[in-house]
Formats: sequence, C-alpha cells, structure tokens
Amino acid sequence: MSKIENQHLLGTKPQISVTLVGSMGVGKSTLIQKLVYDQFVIEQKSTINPSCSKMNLNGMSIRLWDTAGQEQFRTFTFKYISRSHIVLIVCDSTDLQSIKDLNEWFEICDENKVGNQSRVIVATKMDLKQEDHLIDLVKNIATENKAKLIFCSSKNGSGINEITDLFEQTEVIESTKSVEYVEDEETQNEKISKGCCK
Ligand SMILES: Nc1nc2c(ncn2[C@@H]2O[C@H](COP(=O)(O)OP(=O)(O)OP(=O)(O)O)[C@@H](O)[C@H]2O)c(=O)[nH]1
Ligand SMILES: [Mg+2]
Repeated sequence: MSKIENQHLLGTKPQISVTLVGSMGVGKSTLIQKLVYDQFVIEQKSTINPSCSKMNLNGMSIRLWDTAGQEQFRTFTFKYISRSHIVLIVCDSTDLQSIKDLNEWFEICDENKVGNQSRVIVATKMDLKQEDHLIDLVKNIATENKAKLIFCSSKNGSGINEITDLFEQTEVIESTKSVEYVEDEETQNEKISKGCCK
C-alpha cells in the first residue's frame, strides 16, 4: 500500500489534489510557482510533461498538478483531471482565444469526471490592461457552467488568497472526500521519476 493510501486510511493529514488545466501560455505554471514559492517567474518554459508540486496550508497537504496547454502534450492531462478534488480551469483574462477555450475545457472535464469535483475558472494576468468585453465573457462562461470564478495575478498577487481559501474550504466539504485518489503503479513511477510527490 502506498504512503498516500495509508494517510487516507489513517486520516493523519487532510490531503487534496488539484489539477490546473487551460490553454497554452495562460499562466498555469506561473500560478503554481506563486502559490508554492510566492514568486513570479517571467521566463517560464512551456510545460510538456505534467508535474506535481506540494504545498502545505494550515495542516493540509495540497498536491498541485501542472499540465500542458499545448494540444500535442495533453495525453496525461485527462488522467489527472479524473483524480482531482478540484480542477482549476485557467484562462488569460487578456486573451480572447483562451477564454473561448474554457468551454472546451469544461467538456474535457465532463468526460473525465469521477466523483464530486469542484471546477473553478481562474482568470490570470489581472495586472495587465483589461478589456471589459473579455471580463464579461469570462463571467458569462462561469455563469453558464455554474462555476466559481476567481480573477488573479501571479505578478501582483491579487486573488491568490481566494485560491488558497478555496483549497481550505474544500477540506470541510464532505462530498469531496468521496473522490478516490488511489494511485496506480504507473502514476507512482511517473512521480518517482520526477522526484516529487512521493
Ligand atoms: N503579467 C503577467 N504575466 C503572467 C501572469 N501569469 C503568467 N504570466 C506570464 O505568461 C507567460 C506564460 O506563463 P506559463 O505559466 O508558462 O503558462 P502555462 O499556462 O503554464 O503555459 P503551458 O505550459 O504552455 O501550458 C509567462 O511569460 C508568464 O510570466 C500574470 O499573472 N501576469
Ligand atoms: Mg506550463
């Protein structure tokens, strides 16, 4: 039995798994850096392989899965969606296409959903000049999909607290505990090869 399964059974430390999805360049990896290290990284390499970062929040252990926005590298993304308590569907608040793509990401989440899962739209780059019609569009898509919406900036830190509040609130939602997070051998090997989230 893996360490993680053990923790679940013993209930030693509340643990949630969060996957970030969204189109290329919207700021998923940058957001994870901000959440975990409180740093803004300007030169991010585009993500090819999913990777896991861990953060601790008032005794909760949070696993943040970063996925590739580029279509040709999305193979593994689906697996991580299905294993998450929360999916952050990320768009760039200044980029029309990434906002339109949100609908496709909701469909992908529907296809890969297991158990009760929160989907939250996170619109990044709020430190840049904003256009009202794009902000309205994001709000409409959130309403249509009955999803919570968080506006944030990894650069100036706005909205980051809302995201961590969301993680903390997830612990107390009983239904999310029913989401199974059992790792198969393949996933464990992937993680071990990346040296994280053991
Ligand atoms: N001004 C500003 N730039 C940001 C913000 N978040 C990300 N960026 C920039 O946007 C670019 C792309 O960010 P990434 O984090 O690599 O985007 P990604 O979603 O991980 O992209 P893929 O890995 O290709 O899917 C980088 O140059 C970041 O510095 C933000 O909140 N404000
Ligand atoms: Mg990335």
